[in-house]
Amino acid sequence: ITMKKKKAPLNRFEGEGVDFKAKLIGHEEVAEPRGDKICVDTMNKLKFIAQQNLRGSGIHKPRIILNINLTGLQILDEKSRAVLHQHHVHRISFISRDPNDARAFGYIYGKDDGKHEYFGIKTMQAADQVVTALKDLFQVVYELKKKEIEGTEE
Ligand code: I3P
Repeated sequence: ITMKKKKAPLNRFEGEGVDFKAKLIGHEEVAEPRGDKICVDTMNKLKFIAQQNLRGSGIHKPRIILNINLTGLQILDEKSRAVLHQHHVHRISFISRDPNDARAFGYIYGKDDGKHEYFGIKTMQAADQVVTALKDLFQVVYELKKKEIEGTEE
């Protein structure tokens, strides 16, 4: 009997990676690299501001593409695909589903200056799909790193 090792869902993150349609609710500096409460509070605040922008000035949340590949997460402008934000996988310290909205999630990113920034995202489909993809990515990157270390031990 040949035992087949379970193949990690690696391929889909290689090269161009995976795209998700979304809107950027907003982003803001936060005091901590992790925590559910800080994420819920910041999400609510950013949603409130987005709603005020819509009602007051008719400004819609910008449409974006969330691209996930082996380097991490990129936020692209939907039309031009210009890179608005680039978030390296090792710097994403926390991911949080919005408990009040199945189409929203957020994450905290560690910036160069040691400060932390929360990004609130409204997804076109269920946010679960993106959160699961990100968790898969962390797993894949971890496995690749492990293989690399094992490789150098020979
Ligand atoms: C829109 C509605 C959409 C929302 C959109 C609003 O308001 O709330 O659900 O998109 O936000 O403009 P209305 O019903 O008055 O047209 P999301 O569900 O994707 O947030 P947007 O203008 O920021 O895109």
